Amino acid sequence: MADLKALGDAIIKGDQKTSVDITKQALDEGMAPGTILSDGLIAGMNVIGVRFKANEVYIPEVLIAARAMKMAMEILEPKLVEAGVEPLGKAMIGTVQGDLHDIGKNLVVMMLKGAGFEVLDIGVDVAPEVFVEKAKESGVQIVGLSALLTTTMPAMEKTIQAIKDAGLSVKTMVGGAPVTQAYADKIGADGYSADAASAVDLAKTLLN
Ligand code: B1M
Repeated sequence: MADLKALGDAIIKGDQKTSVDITKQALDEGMAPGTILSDGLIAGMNVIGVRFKANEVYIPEVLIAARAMKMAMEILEPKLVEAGVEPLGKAMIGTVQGDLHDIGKNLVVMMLKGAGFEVLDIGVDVAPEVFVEKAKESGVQIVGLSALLTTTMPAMEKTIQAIKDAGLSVKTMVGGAPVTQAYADKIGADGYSADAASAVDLAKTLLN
């Protein structure tokens, strides 16, 4: 019988082949896709998140684990859709206007996906009106903004204002190296997180 603990361990190690093999085996054996997701893949990514926060693993390990998760998800995703498994929540994330840095944003996207969120990645250098338009179109509950330059931080404020002006009922979260909780409070963001693992905790809190 497919071993979901071993599946979680394979994600933690970033072992793509084992992750894919166990996912396929579990599906072949008729295991519920939602169980494979929560008890195998997400369980593994949660461990990576905790270790990343504690500085026990670093960005390369997180990227390798996320890649293994992505490979397994490619097999699992159609079955999850068939089974009607609902994502934890829907989020959209982009790097603000004028800013091309995306490594941190991509990590946040991966960790959120790893935690069971459906995530729309809208890329870099995203204008406030594009954030608004895409949030409207996609019906997300959370909009995430990333900025790495002190010169693009004001674009966060403009984007949050544009979201408020449009009357969208979404929660906003911000992050990026120069961003602080004080800045997030000043510009009226609903939440700030310092790293990708904390972004998952924050997103879960914002949903409630
Ligand atoms: Co740029 N760059 N860069 N750069 N770059 C920095 C940010 C800089 C600090 C370097 C320096 O001078 N020491 C500096 C900014 C100074 C400042 O404003 N205070 C800088 C500069 C000046 C520039 C240019 C202006 C350089 C130039 O052209 N003269 C230029 C700007 C281009 C532009 O954006 N318009 C530029 C360009 C680039 C590259 C294209 C070469 C490249 C980006 C490649 C890419 O992203 N695809 C690059 C890089 C790589 C860096 C450094 C070296 C690394 C950034 C990074 O990826 N960190 C950076 C110096 C440094 O940080 N040591 C630097 C790793 C990443 C995982 O961390 O993004 O902080 P981070 O994400 C973390 C958290 O912040 C958080 O979670 C992540 C994971 O834990 N987080 C969120 C991030 N977003 C979040 C969103 C959330 C929640 C948490 O919710 C939504």
